[in-house]
Amino acid sequence: MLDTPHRRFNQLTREWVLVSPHRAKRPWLGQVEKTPSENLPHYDPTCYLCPGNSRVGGTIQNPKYESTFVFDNDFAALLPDTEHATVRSLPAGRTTPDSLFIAESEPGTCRVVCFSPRHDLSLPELSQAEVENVIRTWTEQTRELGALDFVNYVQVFENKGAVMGCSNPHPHSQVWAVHHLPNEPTKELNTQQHYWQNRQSCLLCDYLSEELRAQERIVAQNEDFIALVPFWAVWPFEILLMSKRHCGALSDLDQLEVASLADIMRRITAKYDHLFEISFPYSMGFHQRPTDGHAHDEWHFHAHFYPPLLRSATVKKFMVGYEMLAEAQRDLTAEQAADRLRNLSDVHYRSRKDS
Ligand code: H2U
Ligand code: ZN
Repeated sequence: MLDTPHRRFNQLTREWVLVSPHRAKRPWLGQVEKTPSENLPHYDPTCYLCPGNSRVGGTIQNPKYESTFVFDNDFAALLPDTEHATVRSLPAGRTTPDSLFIAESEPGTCRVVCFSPRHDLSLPELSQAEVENVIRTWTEQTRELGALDFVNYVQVFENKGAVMGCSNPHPHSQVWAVHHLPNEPTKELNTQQHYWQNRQSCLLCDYLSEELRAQERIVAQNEDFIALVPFWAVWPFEILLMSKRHCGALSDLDQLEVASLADIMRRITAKYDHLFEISFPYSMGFHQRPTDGHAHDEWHFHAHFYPPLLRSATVKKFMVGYEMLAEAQRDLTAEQAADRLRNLSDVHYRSRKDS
């Protein structure tokens, strides 16, 4: 059945994805992306993230930082002093209580986290100790922002590569802290809560056991983490990274687990770079439990990696047509993608001697 067109159900979002395995060998005559240049300098005088350089038109200067560096986004999508008492209200006279125009104000904070002073090193090229330090920075940021009264959810994410809309190769990520739970975590909260209440068990713990039994989609694992192409993957080389222990946030990880997380992140991103022999673009982010004051025992800490490339460094998967109007579709199966990734080296081809 899995060699012919079929749909797979995403247990985390309750959405279906159409899989068309027979189509994977289709010829490509469409758009070809440019291969990004790989020879970056250690320091770029024009980069707004490099140590000592100016940001936004020269008004703010970065310190000469030596490890990670965090700053408030100068073009933040969210502002902390947004009035949140005015939930569901629009300017007087513009709406009535039963209006179909529903809006709510959204206070929040956006920060940028630079991984390293080095302009030219991406995550898999950083040392184990450097990546552990990045994880500790994300943990502190989540803790600090999550503790704010108006913040109920913290999203840590990295956009990597021009094809993902990231204009600057300097290794960095973003942290957005918001008042309302956004769409994607809301779907995952509902499914995890429902499963927890109905089965007295965790959805992702049970999913993880099934994947360990199946052994078909695992890409890499260590003592504390597992990375796999989920059964319901939408993006060609999508990865779901889960803690093996049931925990809900970065702040629940002990020192050894932080080391394991750094290890597996370096290994999967190295595999990604080996896939098409380029610095592999993706959007990745952690899904941590909401910071709304409830325990959220149902929440299982995990990360998603969503890379856009399909067949080579230059052929991108487009989410258009049927996907925009009906539902997501893929040709390459999750098992084929996992096979490709599993068999690639997890030591980066540009790794340094000291890492
Ligand atoms: P991305 O490339 O991942 O989008 O992140 C870059 C962020 O850096 C972006 O959100 C911010 C942009 O608003 N930025 C500053 O805060 N200051 C600057 O001087 C330039 C860019
Ligand atoms: Zn830089």
